[in-house]
Amino acid sequence: MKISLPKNSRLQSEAFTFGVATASFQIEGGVDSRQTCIWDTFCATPDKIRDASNGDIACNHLNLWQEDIALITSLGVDAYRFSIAWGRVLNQDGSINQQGVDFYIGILDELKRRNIKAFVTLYHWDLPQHIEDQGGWLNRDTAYLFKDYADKISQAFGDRVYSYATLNEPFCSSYLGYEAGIHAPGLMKKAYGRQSAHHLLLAHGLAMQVLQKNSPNSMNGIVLNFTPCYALTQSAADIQAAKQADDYFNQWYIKPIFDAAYPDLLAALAPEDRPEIHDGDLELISQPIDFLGVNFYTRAVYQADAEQGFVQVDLPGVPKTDIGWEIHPQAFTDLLVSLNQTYDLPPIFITENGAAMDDKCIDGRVDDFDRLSYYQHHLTAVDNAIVQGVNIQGYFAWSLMDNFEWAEGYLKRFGIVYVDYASQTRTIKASGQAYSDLIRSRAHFTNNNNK
Ligand code: IFM
Repeated sequence: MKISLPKNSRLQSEAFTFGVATASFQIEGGVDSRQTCIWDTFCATPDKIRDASNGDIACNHLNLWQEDIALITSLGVDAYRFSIAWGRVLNQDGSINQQGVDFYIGILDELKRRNIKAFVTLYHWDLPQHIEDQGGWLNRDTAYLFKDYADKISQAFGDRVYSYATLNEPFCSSYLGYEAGIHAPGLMKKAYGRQSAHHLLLAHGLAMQVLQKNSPNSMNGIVLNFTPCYALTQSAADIQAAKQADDYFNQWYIKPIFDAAYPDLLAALAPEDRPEIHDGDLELISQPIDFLGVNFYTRAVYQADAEQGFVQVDLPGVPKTDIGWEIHPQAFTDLLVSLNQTYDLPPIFITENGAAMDDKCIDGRVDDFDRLSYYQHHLTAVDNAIVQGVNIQGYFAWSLMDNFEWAEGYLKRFGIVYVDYASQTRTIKASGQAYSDLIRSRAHFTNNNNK
């Protein structure tokens, strides 16, 4: 089975970047050579992780990174998106941990040697625990610590990085971590969700200033995730419920960046739930970015609720991935077109898209045709958005390889490469082969062996 796209698709052009993505805590392991982070603590708390696992070893990428880069190269991708573990590159006192910095410099140099663009994310959820002990993202000072980290690390990396993202999915860090309690640090209060979101966005703004100064030639921006919200019925009440949910879960994170304002829903929050916003914060948050990273997996359907305003409805009988997320590629096109109509956007990169499937590795083969079909339909959805005028310049499959899927532990597999965790063997799945074939089939693609 293949992934095929129209011949004249922008995705077939030389200018379009195809990549694979990972994140530090999910693949690295090497817990002893970095500071303890909030996910170590969360994993050590009973009943937080479905299989009671942790990130101590994960995919052992800390030791296997050279093989992993060879694997990435063998796929023929143009780019690799990965994140830096804050607590691996800085010590608790804020000084540089040279061993940690050298680990990433090794990766960056190897990527450069192989002509693969490095897309670096500075924060993919692994906050050093000592910072959480001082309030974490509820403490405004954390935004300034993040700025300092961004400053030091971007100086240390020099010109090796093609693109920096400040944050990955601040929705997850704030809402899932501080409001719903299902991610680290596991706090549960509406006010905490809103306040941590504001401090994360402030951290983004502060770090952007530093990145534009220290690394003016890289594309610097932020990665946001979106779960578009649909009304269950066309009743005015359901439409309003979906709009409220969209403002709360999606627009909350993008509107401050492009419009220097939170959605009107802010005024409807109880006074005790409203975040503390200082004069000048929204100006800092809304400074220009070179690209917007968009992560998309699924959509959500809402109906009106007398008490809470909106509630999510679990639609019966719709196709779902192994993690229970509806497969709805049209929502991807709709999202991209709608963002483009609503905001004055810089170029977009799809920084994550992919599916968890119940893979089986049999005789060294993983025939994940369900995932392959997901990619076929979602790449077509991206192409459709481009045809409708959205400036999308790249696409990253989530994920390069199976890894630690947060509260699901190792039970959910998102990789286009299968990982046998006992032996740490990697096996390219049928979807990975199809993705690689698609990339190599582009007319301009000459010879990847020289990478
Ligand atoms: O695995 C995560 C990733 O870390 C962030 N975006 C969503 C993925 C799938 O849940």
